[in-house]
Amino acid sequence: MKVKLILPALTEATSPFWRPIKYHLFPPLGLATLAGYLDPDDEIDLQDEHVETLRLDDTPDLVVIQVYITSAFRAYALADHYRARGAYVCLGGLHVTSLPDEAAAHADTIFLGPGEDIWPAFLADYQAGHPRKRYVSQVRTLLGLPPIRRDLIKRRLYLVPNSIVVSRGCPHTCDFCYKEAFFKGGHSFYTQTVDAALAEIERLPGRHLYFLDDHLFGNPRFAAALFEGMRGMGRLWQAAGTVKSVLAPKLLELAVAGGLRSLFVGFETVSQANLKEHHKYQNLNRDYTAAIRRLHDQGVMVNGSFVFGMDDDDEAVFDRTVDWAVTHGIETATFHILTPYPDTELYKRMAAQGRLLHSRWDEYDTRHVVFRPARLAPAALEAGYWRAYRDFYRWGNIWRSAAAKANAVDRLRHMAYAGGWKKFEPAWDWVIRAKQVTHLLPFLEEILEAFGKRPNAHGQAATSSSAAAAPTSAPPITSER
Ligand code: B12
Ligand code: SF4
Repeated sequence: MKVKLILPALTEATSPFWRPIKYHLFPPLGLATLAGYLDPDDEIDLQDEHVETLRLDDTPDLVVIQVYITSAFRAYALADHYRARGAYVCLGGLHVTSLPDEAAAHADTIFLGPGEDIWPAFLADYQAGHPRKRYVSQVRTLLGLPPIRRDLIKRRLYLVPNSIVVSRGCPHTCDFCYKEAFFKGGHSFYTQTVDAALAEIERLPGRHLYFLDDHLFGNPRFAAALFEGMRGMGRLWQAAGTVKSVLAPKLLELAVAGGLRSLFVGFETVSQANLKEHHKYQNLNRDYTAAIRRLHDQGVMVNGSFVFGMDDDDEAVFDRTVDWAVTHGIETATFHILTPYPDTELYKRMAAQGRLLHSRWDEYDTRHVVFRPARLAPAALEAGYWRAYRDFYRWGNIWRSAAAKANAVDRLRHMAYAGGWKKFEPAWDWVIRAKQVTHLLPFLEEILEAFGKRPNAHGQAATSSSAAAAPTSAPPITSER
């Protein structure tokens, strides 16, 4: 059987705002996971439109398309195209789960929720000649999965070919998050076994890893055993975690000993009212300053995530947030405009209040305002968002932020890292377009390694870090929440 798996690019992939460095970061792990269930004799073609031009004149038997909200329209166009050519088309992923009826108009079969139970069930039905129109995931487990078909991934096209997930979901329930909508009808947080996770890590070549787990620290017992197991493997890795997990005793230390060098932290807002409103209870009344200090003391870089447009936000929120991030010496920041994804609690609330502006899904990309903010005009929110990026990455602010570091070496490294990312983005883009992105990975590893060796704020140097001040830079790889 000829099977084609497609990760469509968001509609704006050809627009001037499309940033190659961002979309050449991670390979399509979800589709490679599904490919693991196919027969070894199947002829499989996995294409990621973010990094390659799709071939559309072929005639696969089965077409599998992963649909995110921003790429939904593109996914539907591709689905229609292949159905017209006689292929059997399957649509699944987050957006299909949120709006199944919309997706069903473009598919032979749709899939709701994670694929590990429903995909093999469909394959059996399809082979037997009676596939259903709709499969809904109910059994949530990562036990006994077939190996991910990483051989189908074109590693040289990605800066971070070694992305990995060892859990699904998250124990928290922030009202804007995709996860409650995606995992409804079953567990919304579960992990692999520690042994299986370590075996998957062993299979990955090189040193660098990026854990794409929503919250790698979400199950402290699992996380502690995983980090213990990684000690001595010589890995350098990045991940996402919460303020609460950073403040928890011991877990961070174990992570660092296992190779953690950079953490994506969802601060989201510095307003307690906003945190309450969006059910981000795990951040409520937490000492953000202590969390950042703890990370820096352990040699872990911070990529802070912030959301603009919550009901407590007014015109002052942009300057206040940037100033806060700069003063705290955060290395890199990712800003978002609040975005109500269909089927989330936030979406339902906005819809009930009549505040949704439109359903142009490709603009639900956290860069456009798609709802009526409470205390800001939509245009002011969008302008403030772009201004926040510009201000955070101004040389003056990079310098001010670097000055929060305890010593000259750290200050220089901060400057090189934060400045190098934003100020030299055209150069990164050039390297990517020349299909040389894979050559950037050693720089990234060098930076991460250097950060881990840095003397901490109390002068307790692990090793000399003079070499670490090399003026190289690498992108603050982010999994974007
Ligand atoms: C890595 C990542 C990226 C990467 C690469 C994406 C990729 N290669 O898949 C990059 C950096 C490019 C990226 C970009 C963006 N991302 Co992103 N990203 C992620 C992240 C962190 C992990 C995805 C992942 O690999 N998961 C692990 C794999 C194993 O799971 P999976 O992909 O979901 O696949 C499983 C199921 O979905 C299902 N499945 C999927 N497809 C199909 C198809 C069939 C037929 C079947 C049966 C099953 C099935 O089965 C798979 C196995 O269980 C997610 C967060 C998350 N936890 O999902 C956000 C996330 C997907 N991103 C999101 C967003 C908003 C964006 C951006 C718009 C951000 C921005 N402001 O630019 C862009 C737009 C991307 C686009 N193409 O449209 C949102 C999507 C919201 C939505 N409802 O669609 C998420 C959920 C983050 C969030 N919490 O809000 N992203
Ligand atoms: S936003 Fe982050 S912390 Fe909140 S539920 Fe989603 S993954 Fe968990």
